[in-house]
Amino acid sequence: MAPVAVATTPTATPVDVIKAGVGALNLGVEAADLSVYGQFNNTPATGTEFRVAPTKGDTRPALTIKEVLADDAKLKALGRLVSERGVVFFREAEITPDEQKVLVDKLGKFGGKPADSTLHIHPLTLPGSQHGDEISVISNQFVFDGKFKLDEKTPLKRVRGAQQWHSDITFENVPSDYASLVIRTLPQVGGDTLWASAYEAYDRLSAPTQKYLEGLTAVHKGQVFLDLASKLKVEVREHRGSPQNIGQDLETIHPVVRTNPVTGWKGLFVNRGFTKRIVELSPSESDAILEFLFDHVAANHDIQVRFRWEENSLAIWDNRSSFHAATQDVDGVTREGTRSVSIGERPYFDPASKSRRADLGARALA
Ligand SMILES: O=C(O)CCC(=O)C(=O)O
Ligand SMILES: [Fe+2]
Repeated sequence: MAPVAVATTPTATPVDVIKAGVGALNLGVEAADLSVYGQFNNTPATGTEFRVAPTKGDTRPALTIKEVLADDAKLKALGRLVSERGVVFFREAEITPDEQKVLVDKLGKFGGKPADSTLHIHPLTLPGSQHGDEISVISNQFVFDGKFKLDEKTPLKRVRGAQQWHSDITFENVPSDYASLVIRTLPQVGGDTLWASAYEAYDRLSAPTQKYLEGLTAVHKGQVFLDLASKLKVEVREHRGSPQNIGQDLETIHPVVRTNPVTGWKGLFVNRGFTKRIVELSPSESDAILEFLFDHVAANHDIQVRFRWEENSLAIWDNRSSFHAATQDVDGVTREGTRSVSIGERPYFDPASKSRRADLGARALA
C-alpha cells in the first residue's frame, strides 16, 4: 500500500533531547557581585539600568560596559541579571559592533548554549553588508524606503504601536538567547523602545489558563521577511547561526510556555510578530486565544518598561523571556542602530520549572 501523505508541519523536539544538547550553565559560577555598582530597576516587572555616576541616594560606584567586557566574572553576573530582569541598560556605553557580537556570544556561552549555536545571520542580511553578516542594521530608512517622502497621510499609514511586539527571530528552529542593540543615529526625540516581561505575562494568568497553555505548541513564521525577500527578489540567507537554522520557509514550532534555562522560570512564548497559530486548537480557537495573549502583553503597561535612547545607550535583553517593540514616531530623520543576536538553545517547556513570582516569593521567605 502506498504510504499516506502526512502534512509536513515540523514537530516540537522532546524536552530531554534539547536539554541533553545544552552545555553547562556557568552564569552562577565564579560570578561577580554586580549589586555593589550603582543601578536601579526601571519597573518592578522588568529592566535594570546601571547608573553613569553615583547620586546622593545611590553612592555606589559606576560600572562600565568596558569593565564588564574585560572581566568574565562580571560577564557571568551580567548574563544572570539580564535573564532575571529581561533587559539591562547601560548609558554612555562606548561599544563597537564587533564588541556587541562578543558580548552576546559570551553571555550565551556562559549560559550553556549548544556548541553549534553561534551568532544569528538575519535572513535578509545581504552578503558583504556594512558590519558583516552577524550585525543587523536597524533603520527606519527601510520603513521609508530611504526617501523620507512624507505627506499628510504618513502618520495614518503607520502600524499601531501594539502591532510591533515580538521577540527576535522566533521563526528559527533555534532562536535567540541574548541580543544587544545600540541606536547610533538618534532622533532628538522619539524612537523609544519598549520591553515587556514574559515571566510576568505568564504570572498574571490565572492558574487554570496557565495549566491549559503549558500543554500547547505554536507555529512561528517569519512571513514579514519572506514577503520582503520576494519584494526585493532576494533569497533568504541559509545557515543562520545554527545547523538547524536553514531553509527558505522560516517556519517552526515552539512551546507556548517556555522555560528559561538560566533562571528556571516559566514565560509566555508567543508573540504577535511571528506566532501564527496554536497547533492543538481549531483555527478559530487559536485566533481567539492568540489575540488574547498578544493583547495581554501589549495592554498591560505595568509589565513593561519604555526606554529613551541617548548617545551611547546600550540595551541587552534575553529573547527567551521578554518581548520588545519599537516606536515608529519619527518621520523626517534617520534613526539607525546595530544589533547583534546570539543563538541559544531550542525552546523547551520543563514541567518542573517554576513561576518567577512563586520562586522570588519563596526566596524572600527563606
Ligand atoms: O528599533 C528598535 O527600537 C527595536 C528593533 C528591534 O526589534 C530589534 O533590534 O530587535
Ligand atoms: Fe527585535
